Amino acid sequence: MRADTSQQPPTSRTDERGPDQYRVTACRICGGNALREFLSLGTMPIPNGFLARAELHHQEPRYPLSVTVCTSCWLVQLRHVIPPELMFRNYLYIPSTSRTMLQHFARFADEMVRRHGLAREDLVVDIGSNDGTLLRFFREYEVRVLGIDPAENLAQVARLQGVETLETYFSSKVAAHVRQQYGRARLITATNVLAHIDTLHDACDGIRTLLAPDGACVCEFPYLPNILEQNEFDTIYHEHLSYFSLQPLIRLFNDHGLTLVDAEPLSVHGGSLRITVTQASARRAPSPAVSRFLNDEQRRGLPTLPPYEAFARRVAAIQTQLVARLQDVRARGGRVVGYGASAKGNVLLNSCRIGPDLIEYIVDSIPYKQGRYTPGTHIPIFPEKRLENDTPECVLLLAWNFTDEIQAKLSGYLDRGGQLITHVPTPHRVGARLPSPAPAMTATDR
Ligand code: JHZ
Ligand code: ZN
Repeated sequence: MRADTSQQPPTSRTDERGPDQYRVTACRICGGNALREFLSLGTMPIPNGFLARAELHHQEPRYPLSVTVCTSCWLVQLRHVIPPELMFRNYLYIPSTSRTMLQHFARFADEMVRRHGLAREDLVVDIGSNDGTLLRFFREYEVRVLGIDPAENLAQVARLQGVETLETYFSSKVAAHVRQQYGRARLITATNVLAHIDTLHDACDGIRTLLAPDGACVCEFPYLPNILEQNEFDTIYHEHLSYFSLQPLIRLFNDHGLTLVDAEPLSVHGGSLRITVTQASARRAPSPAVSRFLNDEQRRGLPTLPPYEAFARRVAAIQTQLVARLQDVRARGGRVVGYGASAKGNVLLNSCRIGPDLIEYIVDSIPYKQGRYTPGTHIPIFPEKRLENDTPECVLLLAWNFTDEIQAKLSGYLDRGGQLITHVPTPHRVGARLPSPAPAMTATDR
């Protein structure tokens, strides 16, 4: 199915034109206008807008990046929503480049098939299916699979791997088309995509249309309490429009004849949550874990302003500490390089104004990014192997969501006396002891 821009979901609000265009004036879930801004990260280029050398002198559009909390339903959301086609038409996030994510998706598919008793010919639809990585694991169980993703480049890769993919954004209209053409889905998956959707109400109507009466919709996303507790401010960027806790999500699903029936913690992407949603008509009671997570959100004060104000103060301190640490290394004649040319890394670099004067180069495993430069800061990107024969004093971990995987690759560098540092939850040397943070929700807390 060719990209049908008429499928693109309507923006959910009126844009205020002018220097502050794309400014959000109404909450995405409750429609209220009581949006309280608690953190600004300055203006930012497109998070995955890696540049070829010939583009370095081009004017790079930058957009305000600040985050608000709705004091009615307590959804945390960006103050500005930039047009999705600027970010997703030629998308550069590919989960299949990471062993961590491949293992995660293999386990996910196996658990879903067993937990939901998926049988041959049952339909599994993946919203934001990217390069088809997750659906390839489902296909091994001989269920029918269908991907939905707007990125032309990734949809082509998925099709070449035998994963049928509709090249479009998910919407209630697309859901009706899929139901008519393929039937209703026993399982709908959405991993790291719910936060990218502006029109959540339309998406929920689509889920209710497409989901079979006994079906399940399973979503994974970085969980707000972890973002706050671990100071993961660099996961705030223009792709991620919302930062979810359960309270506003439950309200959203209930508004659309859906019920959030389960929630479980995941370690990926800095601490995520996996939720299960069913048709309300299935009358499935929420598991005890749902009320445990809700009680924990209340205990953390999430429906009040202080936790967000305290987070903003910690972010400012971390930015200052990190830059000072890098400047100190450089002042002593040491060299610093980065590892993982990630979207979150670009937020860190741009918001801290860290450029080639502090970080000489970045290594990354994705061939498309190698030979390019980071957006806004113009730091060159090289293949990982460059660090096999180079020993800068410090490597700054920009893809900290893959610390273990990357630390293992750096064993030679570390043996040569190199230092791997990260800024999450505060600037420190990886492997050095940290003061223990407040206990997060763990699997046993379910
Ligand atoms: P990456 C991702 O964002 C994707 P990002 C997405 N934006 C999302 O929602 C959040 O997580 C939750 C490289 N790398 O893309 C590959 C190595 O070089 O996972 C990537 O370029 N060597 C949908 O962009 C980058 O790091 C390695 O061994 O913040 C990873 O960044 C590994 C494992 C990765 O995060
Ligand atoms: Zn709201």
